[in-house]
Amino acid sequence: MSSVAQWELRAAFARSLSTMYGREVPAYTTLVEVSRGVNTDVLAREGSAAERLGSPERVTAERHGAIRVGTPEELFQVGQVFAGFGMHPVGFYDLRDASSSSVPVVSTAFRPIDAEELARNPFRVFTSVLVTDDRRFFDADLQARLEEFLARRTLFPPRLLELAARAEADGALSAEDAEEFLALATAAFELSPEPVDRAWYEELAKVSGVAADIGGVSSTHINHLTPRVLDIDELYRRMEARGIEMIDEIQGPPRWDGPDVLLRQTSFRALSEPRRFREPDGSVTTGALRVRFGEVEARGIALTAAGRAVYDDAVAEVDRRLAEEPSRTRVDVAAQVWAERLPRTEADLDRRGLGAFTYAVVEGARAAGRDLGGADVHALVDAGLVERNPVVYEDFLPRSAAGIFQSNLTDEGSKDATLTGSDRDAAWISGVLARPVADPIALCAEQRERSLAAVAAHFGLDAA
Ligand code: OOG
Ligand code: NI
Repeated sequence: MSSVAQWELRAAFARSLSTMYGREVPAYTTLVEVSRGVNTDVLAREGSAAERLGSPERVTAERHGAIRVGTPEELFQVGQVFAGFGMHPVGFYDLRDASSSSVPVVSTAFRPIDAEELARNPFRVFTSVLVTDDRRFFDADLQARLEEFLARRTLFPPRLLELAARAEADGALSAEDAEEFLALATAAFELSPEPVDRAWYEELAKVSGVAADIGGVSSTHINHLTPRVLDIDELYRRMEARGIEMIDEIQGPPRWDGPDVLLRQTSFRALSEPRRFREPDGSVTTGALRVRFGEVEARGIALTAAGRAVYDDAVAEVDRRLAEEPSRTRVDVAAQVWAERLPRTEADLDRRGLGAFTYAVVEGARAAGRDLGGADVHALVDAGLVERNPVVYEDFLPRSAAGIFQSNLTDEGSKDATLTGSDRDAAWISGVLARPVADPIALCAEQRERSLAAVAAHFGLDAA
């Protein structure tokens, strides 16, 4: 019997969620269409330059999803589901402090890690877990009732977990199992028609809209599914021209004439969706909730630890100048700070050790007859013997993520900032998942080192 490889399962999972989400949130389909139009135009305009950060096939199929779970047990299980698709936890994001409003979650992202797997299909899912013991949000009584509610529900049926474990162990499934795995995995993230307990949902919503979305219902669902676009400013204009109201700003780095780094994202709020409610008197009514929305993103070059420090300082500097000159816009101030602090070319981003790059020997390049003594990789690039390729940023930004959560909330909720929160970090997530959580910056550094070693070996150098 023919078998279906993990990357094919992952690509099919992304497609299947996309079909489901398009049915649930029609505005998502509009966003995908507009993104596709922008990408086609950028490829026609810029040709191969536009493919530097991913093939047209990859970018067209590329999506990230966002989901939210309630307990460590649910997080462990979803980690098993994603492992079946070759998606591994990368990065730790603490959204509790990253925003002024009430977002009681910590997160990681599940995604492929190997460059080859990313090129085949980079589907990733930003995954958040509720922090039920954080006193700034939940008092002891609410915590107890919330945990009791969450303990009663089952998000992932045993058969789904079993198939995921098999896909993980074998790296593939039979065609028949693959079909069942995909159907069960997709269904686990579908919006449930089960009535929502109104009183319970509203009690949680007073603390946090995110807490209600996670702990106020008995299943989970995709919160959004995000296509990748090659020109996000153009996308923003085209969506507004269609009368779809976007959030005020594009989050992340500003548009400028230097290299695109990290991640730029923007979103719009979805229309309210009809949901069924169980009222306190036991009757079932139809109401509406506005928790899901559309988001789109543009990805740039990953940064090294040093580059990330420059980026974080630049963001802080933008905040500082804006506080001093509140009449200016963030876009304007950010463009100025970027021009002052970030290198204007890829080559300088690399020479200053700020950007993540890999190197490859130019086809046919021989060292023979050349004196390579002491040559570093930059010299080899300048001599035309080695090419430099940017590493795409495959992860998320805590501040943008908090902005995304926030743009989605109807009110601020309540957070008692005078109390201390509970400890959570990457090691905690890793312990819960029983899987290592990879560090995004370390992954890029390893990729760079491997490519450097191959270049050095080719030219018989000690180190490039
Ligand atoms: C996740 C928000 C974060 C992003 O793209 O930064 C996110 C959520 O709303 O559950 O998806
Ligand atoms: Ni997102």
